[in-house]
Amino acid sequence: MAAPQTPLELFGTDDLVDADDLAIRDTVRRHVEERVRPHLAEWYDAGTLPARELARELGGLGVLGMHLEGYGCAGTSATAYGLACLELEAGDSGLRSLVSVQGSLAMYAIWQHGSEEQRQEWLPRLAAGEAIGCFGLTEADFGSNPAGMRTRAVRDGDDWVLDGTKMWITNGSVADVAVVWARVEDRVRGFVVPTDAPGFSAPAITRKMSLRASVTSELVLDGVRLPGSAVLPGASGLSGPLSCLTEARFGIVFGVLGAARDCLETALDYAGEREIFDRPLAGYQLTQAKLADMTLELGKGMLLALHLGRLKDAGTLRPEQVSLGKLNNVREAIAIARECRTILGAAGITLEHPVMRHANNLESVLTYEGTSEVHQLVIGRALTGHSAFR
Ligand code: TGC
Ligand code: FAD
Repeated sequence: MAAPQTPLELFGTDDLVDADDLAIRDTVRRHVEERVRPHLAEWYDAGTLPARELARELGGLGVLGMHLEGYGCAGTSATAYGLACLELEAGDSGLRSLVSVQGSLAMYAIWQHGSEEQRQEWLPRLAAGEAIGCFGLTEADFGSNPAGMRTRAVRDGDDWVLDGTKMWITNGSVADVAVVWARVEDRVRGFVVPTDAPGFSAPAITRKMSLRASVTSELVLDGVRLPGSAVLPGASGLSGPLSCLTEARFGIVFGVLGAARDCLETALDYAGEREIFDRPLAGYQLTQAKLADMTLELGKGMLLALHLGRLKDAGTLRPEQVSLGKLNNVREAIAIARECRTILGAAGITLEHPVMRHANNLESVLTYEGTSEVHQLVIGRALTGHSAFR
């Protein structure tokens, strides 16, 4: 019998990727395996993440804001960024979230829409992991529909004064800087808010059953006074924050495949070793049907991700194409995680194996960065020209 192949070796997807991008991927994979994986179950169990320490390490690796140019960022291809997200999420979605929010949301917002002064002040520190960023768009009553936000910024002389509350904000309680979106008269504008500003607080959200190895917080802005220069000059209207979401969603298209790959490889190993009715579980046809179907979905998801990566590297990727990838790959990743759990039987429900941790994490990923329903509606609008959101 030929030596067993991993699911993605069977697809031969590495042959579609540049050597430089593969080398970056391998560096991130090694770091996750050696430095992070040994602690993940413990962090998940405790509901903690040493975000500051990890940010410094990931900054040292050049992963934070890696696809951005200048200001201490690595300037890699978008595909390399996607592959890095995949390896981080093979560890835990919380690790990938830390990096997505830092690089694609907080840093990208400042890089794309910020003033030169804002970029110089924050990007090099964020890239190095010496500072942590968060991105406050969602409010308790306005998740899928951020256009309805109630957080307001008003002018007072040369200053801005911000009032409102954001909800479910990744990195919130550990951030040094928050990019906060607020209503200014009838427009949505973005603000760079140092988290030590008087009136700013970020209580942590606890008792989560998903993304436990991730910091999730509320942001409270109670008369936060900022200089006139705190507004992002390049963003006026909802397209500002939505452009950042497109960046982060792209990373998720790849990222969730890492969680799915880790589940599938775990299930393959387990099925090879587990003896049931006197022979290995891997030798039963029903198990092989599950493994084959999951491999197919993982490989198809990878081909889609690499296709979108190529479009992004060519500068032609459109937001509705990112919705295709986010919808499909998260939906398939969670299905794979749940199916792998069945192969592990009772052993699948503990933190001894990563499968249920990934499955639980993917419940959040299904919801954040646009729920599956939101992405279906984005695709529906692209196909029909009719907006069915309202
Ligand atoms: P709509 O009329 O469609 O658009 C308003 C303006 O924005 C433009 N636009 C986009 N621009 C860039 N990228 C996109 N993806 C864009 N989508 C729309 C659009 O062209 C328009 O521009 P303009 O110049 O004409 O004004 O706006 P809408 O109010 O109908 O909303 C559309 C909808 C529902 C798709 C949008 O609101 C949406 O995506 N909702 C979901 C919200 C969401 O995903 N929130 C995520 C918060 S951050 C997060 O979850 C982080 S999780 C942690 C992690 O990432 O790990
Ligand atoms: P709702 O919008 O209330 O949706 C509830 C249900 O209604 C969903 O099934 C949805 O698909 C459905 N629905 C909505 N609109 C329609 C429609 N038109 N037609 C049919 N069905 C519809 N936000 C940030 O800004 N920054 C962050 O860093 C961040 N991090 C997060 C981390 C975690 C762990 C989680 C769970 C969330 C995070 N979020 C963050 C918030 C996230 O983006 C929102 O939860 C998400 O956008 C959905 O909003 P909601 O939870 O209010 O759900």
